[in-house]
Amino acid sequence: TKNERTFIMVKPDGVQRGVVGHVIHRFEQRGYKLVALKMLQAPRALLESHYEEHKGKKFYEILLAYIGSGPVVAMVWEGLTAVSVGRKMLGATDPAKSEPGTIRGDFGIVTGRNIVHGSDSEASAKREIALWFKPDEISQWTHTAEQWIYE
Ligand code: DAT
Ligand code: MG
Repeated sequence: TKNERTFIMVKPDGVQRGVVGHVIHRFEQRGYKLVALKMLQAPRALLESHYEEHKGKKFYEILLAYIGSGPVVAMVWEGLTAVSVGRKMLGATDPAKSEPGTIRGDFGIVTGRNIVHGSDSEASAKREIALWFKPDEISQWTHTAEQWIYE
């Protein structure tokens, strides 16, 4: 459905590297609709929930320190197959394995500085959006170009 939503977050390295605009531009250009956006330095408890699937792994503490080290830009993007296409637009978890043309493939080299996060399934997207945004922080609006993006 055109209402599928995904949670996309520019990580602190992406903010420092100046790629916030690139990330937004790519999703806009593709035809996705921005429905929520905020900048924040995430508190530890939020990051623990966000990355709960990785608790106990050897990179877990390093990951939380990295994502908590500065402000992130959290976003919700909406559109057909937003979750799976969003992941393709990000590239592989390890930027060294990401294709050029993907965000990680164009802006990163190592897994521990991979620029951006994107939900990996519709279930994760729902969970992550609810974690990072209150319902009233998500906007409903109609793209004027919608009939030219979808058939
Ligand atoms: P993704 O962010 O592509 O969904 P993931 O959920 O497996 O990847 O891991 C979350 C983040 O944790 C990832 O963006 C970077 C870090 N990470 C994952 N695997 C790692 C590893 N083997 N060593 C170091 N950091 C890792
Ligand atoms: Mg993941």
